[in-house]
Amino acid sequence: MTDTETALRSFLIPGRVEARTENGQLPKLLLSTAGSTAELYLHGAQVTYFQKQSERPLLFMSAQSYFAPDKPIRGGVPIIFPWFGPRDGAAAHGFARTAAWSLVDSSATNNETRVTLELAQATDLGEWPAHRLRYRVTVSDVLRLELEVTNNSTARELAHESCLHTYFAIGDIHTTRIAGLQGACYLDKVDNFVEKTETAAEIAITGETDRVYLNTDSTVTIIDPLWHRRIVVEKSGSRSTVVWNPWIAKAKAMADFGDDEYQRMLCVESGNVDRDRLALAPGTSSTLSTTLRSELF
Ligand code: TA6
Repeated sequence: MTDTETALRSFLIPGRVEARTENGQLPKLLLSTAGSTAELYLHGAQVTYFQKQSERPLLFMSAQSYFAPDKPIRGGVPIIFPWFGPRDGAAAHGFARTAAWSLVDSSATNNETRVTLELAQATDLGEWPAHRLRYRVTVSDVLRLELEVTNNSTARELAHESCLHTYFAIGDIHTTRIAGLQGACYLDKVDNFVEKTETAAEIAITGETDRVYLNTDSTVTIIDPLWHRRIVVEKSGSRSTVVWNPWIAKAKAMADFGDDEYQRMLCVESGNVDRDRLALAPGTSSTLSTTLRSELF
């Protein structure tokens, strides 16, 4: 038995929290309730699957995704920390999503299964003060994700960006719409980060779309007519919402993403990025939460 399997054993709950080793030999947890199942890898603490019994999977996973210790998994809910986007000399979107997280707690009640994972840096190291991330994943008829960031430094402020970079599964990007962002200002990354105001009550995706909505705590609804499904993205502790679809050219340019997969996915991400980045004083914490629910119509 590997060290990882030994460390996991004490938190496993038969039929509710089980361990698997599949893709790329990366340890995976299978979380179950009477009406839903979810999967997450310790690699990046990345949720890769959530499905309610009566519905299709809620999250998109690329069929081309890597499953390697040094690469991010393409799909599900990547955890972005401590920076969002590219960075000179470092991997885009920070180091949390390719780190080996530890399982530190688990519980199962009648209709909820919950695990808590942790990633910690014990001392101030280079640019990053000592910190601890705790990620609580609660599976029921909804998927609730809570990322607590704690500054464990005694002297230094922890200025950081964070984001739950959720990939949603949809029937067809051409007919899907996004509601809830009307009136919010956003940085349009496909137009030189020009700042604009959202005018649409329901946003259509007609090309590469990469928008960072700022200073908004709105609930966002993804309307998917082909699958007759609404996906509701509620959030707290988050002032930024990112909407992303790579469209045709960017899809072709990504080795870990199928050329036509852009048609069946949409990212609606909840975080604190760019002007909404957080600065945690020593000894303080913040929690970024999102609850993902779906309903058929
Ligand atoms: O959140 C949207 C975004 O920042 C896009 O610009 C695109 O880069 C996407 O994230 C995926 O980034 P990744 O590093 O996972 O390929």
